[in-house]
Amino acid sequence: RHRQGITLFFTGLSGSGKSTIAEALNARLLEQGQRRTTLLDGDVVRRNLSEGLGFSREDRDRNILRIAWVASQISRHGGIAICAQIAPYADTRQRARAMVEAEGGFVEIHVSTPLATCEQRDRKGLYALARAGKIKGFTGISDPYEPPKDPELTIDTRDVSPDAAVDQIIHYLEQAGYL
Ligand code: GGZ
Repeated sequence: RHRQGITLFFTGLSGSGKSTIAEALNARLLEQGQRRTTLLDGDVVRRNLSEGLGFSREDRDRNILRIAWVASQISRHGGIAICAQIAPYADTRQRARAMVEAEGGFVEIHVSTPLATCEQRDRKGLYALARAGKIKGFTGISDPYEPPKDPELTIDTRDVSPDAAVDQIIHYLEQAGYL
């Protein structure tokens, strides 16, 4: 039976847990043999598709709209695109949604782990650098993050393990008729 393509669009602060959940979700979907999935992780996208872009609003928007375009093509062909990037601007996420929804389903997943927790964890030491002024325009410290008002799912990694987050997402996809 033919199923609609879908884009799982993660948004949240640096260190919120987006990549970890996205990778676990990708692995689970492959395990289930559901469909062809493509993981578009922030890091990998910026090394390839968005090489040379920085973190001004213009460059972040370009980055997000490129990701959305690729995701729309994956969705168009019945695949599952998993995208994990900060995507700090509500208006740009809305444009991404519109691009994708022309071709398939769009599921926005807000990884809402608060700034204090992300900063405490500081897995990559970037928050310390941002506080010291060594990284300018760092999201949450010296650059905005506009939280989504109406995401399909919200996951706070203070309370939810990556595995439990994946369970929640799969459950949502099943009850929404995507899987
Ligand atoms: C935010 C930055 C910045 C600035 C470098 N602000 O934890 P990370 O390292 O791996 O995730 C962050 C990543 C953000 O890239 P995205 O493509 O997801 O951002 S956006 O959606 O806004 O285009 C962080 C690192 O890049 N990084 N400088 N100034 N994050």
